[in-house]
Amino acid sequence: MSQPLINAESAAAEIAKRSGVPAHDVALVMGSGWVSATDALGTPKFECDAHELPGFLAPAVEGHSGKVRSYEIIENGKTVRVLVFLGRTHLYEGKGMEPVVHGVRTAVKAGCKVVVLTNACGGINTNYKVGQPVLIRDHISLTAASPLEGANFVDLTDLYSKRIRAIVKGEDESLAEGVYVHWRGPTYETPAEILMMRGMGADLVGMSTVPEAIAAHALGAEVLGISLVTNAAAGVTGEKLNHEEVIAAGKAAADRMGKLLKNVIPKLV
Ligand code: 8IG
Repeated sequence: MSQPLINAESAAAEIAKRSGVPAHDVALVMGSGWVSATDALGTPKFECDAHELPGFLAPAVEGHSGKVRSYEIIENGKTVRVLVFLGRTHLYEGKGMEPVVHGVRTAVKAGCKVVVLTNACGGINTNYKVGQPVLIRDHISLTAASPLEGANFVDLTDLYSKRIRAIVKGEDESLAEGVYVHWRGPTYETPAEILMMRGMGADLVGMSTVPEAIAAHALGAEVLGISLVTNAAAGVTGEKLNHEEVIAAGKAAADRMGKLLKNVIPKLV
């Protein structure tokens, strides 16, 4: 096994030991502004700082608290164990790809068959409103970076599982679907770059999710991606972009997002 996967196995073993939960079912990665949505999941059975576990870095962004939690959701007598990551490492931090995908690899090694990736993003599609959640249907990677190395030709035609998107839409049929562009950052796009992305067929733009989706899928997990549109992308409204706006829009939508996640997660496994 490659060293990154060995490291993910050690982190998973440490989670099992410290939490007393031998295996988890679903992983949930909470992006900017999504952290308070976890209130809807109840009280965690276990929590630790991510950086206490092998391979995790300290968080770099305000609004990302860098915790790992274990929740139990019980529905119709079925217990679903959810491994939650509050915050993530981004490619723009300049630490390379491995720490970016270490969390999802750890989750799969901890037993998770489904990985739910949430993020805050810019809306390229002018039909989207700030505060609106959008299911990721597909992506365009503009970073030219992959978490995989070697002659490992992974099919991505159903990366954002159609099966899971159908279940989520069964829960909330008003949810839109869109194509997410991964932009390295830390700069936002120029207005010209947003026009280019729209021309390519993109609806959403952000600085995360894509490497994690690829790494989780390559290990055999099913992926759900949900973006929260927290600002109109550059040039769409003429306003400038700022991080406070992102945090505020996330807080405003947290209740709805938390309930959606709590209702949907037991139906995924
Ligand atoms: I929140 O407009 C958030 N993240 N690249 N562009 C990019 N990332 C983002 C944006 C945005 N908004």
